[in-house]
Amino acid sequence: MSFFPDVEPIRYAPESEDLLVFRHYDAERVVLGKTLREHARFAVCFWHTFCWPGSDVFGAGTFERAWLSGAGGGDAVKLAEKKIDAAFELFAKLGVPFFCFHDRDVAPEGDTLRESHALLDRLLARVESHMDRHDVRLLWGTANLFGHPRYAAGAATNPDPEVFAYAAAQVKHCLEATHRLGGANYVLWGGREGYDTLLNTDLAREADQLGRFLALVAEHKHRIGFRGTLLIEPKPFEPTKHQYDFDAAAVFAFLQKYDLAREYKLNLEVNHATLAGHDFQHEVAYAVANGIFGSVDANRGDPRLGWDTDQFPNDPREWALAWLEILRGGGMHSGGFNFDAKLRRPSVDAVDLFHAHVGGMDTIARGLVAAAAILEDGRLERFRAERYLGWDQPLGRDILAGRQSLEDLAGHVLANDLEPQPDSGRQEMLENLVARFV
Ligand code: XUL
Ligand code: CO
Repeated sequence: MSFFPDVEPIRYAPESEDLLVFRHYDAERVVLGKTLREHARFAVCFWHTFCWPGSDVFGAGTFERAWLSGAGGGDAVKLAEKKIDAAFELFAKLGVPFFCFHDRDVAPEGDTLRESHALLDRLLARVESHMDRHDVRLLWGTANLFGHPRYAAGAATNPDPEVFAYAAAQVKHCLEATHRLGGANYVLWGGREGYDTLLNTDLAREADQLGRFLALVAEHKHRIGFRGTLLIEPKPFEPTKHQYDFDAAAVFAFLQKYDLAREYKLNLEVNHATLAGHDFQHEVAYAVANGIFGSVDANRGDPRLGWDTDQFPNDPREWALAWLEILRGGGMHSGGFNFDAKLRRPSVDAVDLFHAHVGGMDTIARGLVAAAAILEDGRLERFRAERYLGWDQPLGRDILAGRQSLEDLAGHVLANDLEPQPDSGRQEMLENLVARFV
C-alpha cells in the first residue's frame, strides 16, 4: 500500500518547470572532495512530519493522514505501524539517507514503563526491517522527556528524585534502542529542564541534578559500547521561561563545570539560535571554535515572532554562512541536517510534506555549493588571515605565549611611541564578495 501514490521519487532536474524536483540538490555532485549527499547527511524527523496533526493552541489538527486516524481504526499499534510504513516511503521518495525519532513518536506510551518499553521494541523491529530494505539510517534517537504530565516540572531537574529515576529509565532504554539501530548520535534536548519562576526553583541544585544525569548517560553509553556522539540541543526558552541549555556558550560552560566537555557535542537548531538572539552562523562558529559542533536541526524562525515557528529553511545566504563555519571546521562528521520543521496548518495535503523538504534540501545544498565556492575562491579566507598577521610576528607571539607582562607591554608602547593605525575591516566589500556566490 502506498501513502503517497501521486508522488514519484524526487529527481534532480534543474531545468524542469516541475515544482517537485531538486534544482540544487544533486546528491552525486562532488564539492570539496565529497558528494552533496555525504556532506549534508539529510534527515527527516518523525515528530513534525508524521506525528503532529496540524494542531495549535487555538485549534485542532488540520491534517488527514491515514497513519494518524481513519482506515484501520483507532488501534494505536496498527496506526503506529502505518506511520512507520508511511515514513519510510517518504524517506525513499525524497532520497534522504537518515531519519530521527523520539521514543514516543514511533510507539505509543503504555500504562506502565515496562509496557512502554515493550511497545517501543516491537515497533522498532518494524523500523529495522524497513532500514534493511531501504538505504536509510538513523541519524539520532532521543527520549521524549517533556510530553507526559509527570515531566511538567522537569525530568532530570525535577524537585522529585523519582521523576529523575523514571527519566533515567526511559533514556537508558532509548539509548540502547538507538544503539541497536546503529544510530550515529543520541540527542538530549532539555525539554522542560528550566524554570518558570525562581520563587519555587533552586537553580544551583537543579544544575547539579542535570550534571549528574548527563554523566549517567555518558557512563551508560560506554557501558553498552555505543560509539555514536552524545548531543545536547540548546534552546533559550519554550516551553519553560528559562531553559538551562540556553545557547551554545551556556551549554559549553555547563559541560566544563561538570567535566563533560569530552563526552558531549551540540545539536544546533536555527530557530533556537534566533530565539537566543544569535545568528545561526554565530552558534555554529562558537561550537566549532570550542570543538563541540555536532549536528544541525534545520529550520527557520520568523524575525517578527518570538517563538519556535519551526518553518522549513528557505534562505540560501543564511546557509552559505553556516556552511562556511562548518566547512572551516572540517565539515560534518557523525552529525547531519535534520529537518526539525513543520508545515503551516493550512498546508493540509500530504504532498506539502514533499514540497517542504525539497525546498529545505535545495536551500541547504545551495548554501553548501556557495560556501565551497567562496572557500575555493580564497579571497575571503585570505583577507581574514591577513587581518591577524600581526599575531604571527614577535610581539603577537610573545603576548600569546605569556612572555609579556602588563609592565612589559606598557614599556614597549612608551619606548616606541606606539600609535596603532586602524586597517579597514572591509565589511561591505566582503558582503559583496559573498553575494557573488549566493
Ligand atoms: C524542540 C526541539 C525538539 C528536539 C528534539 O524545540 O527542537 O524537537 O529537536 O527533542
Ligand atoms: Co530540534
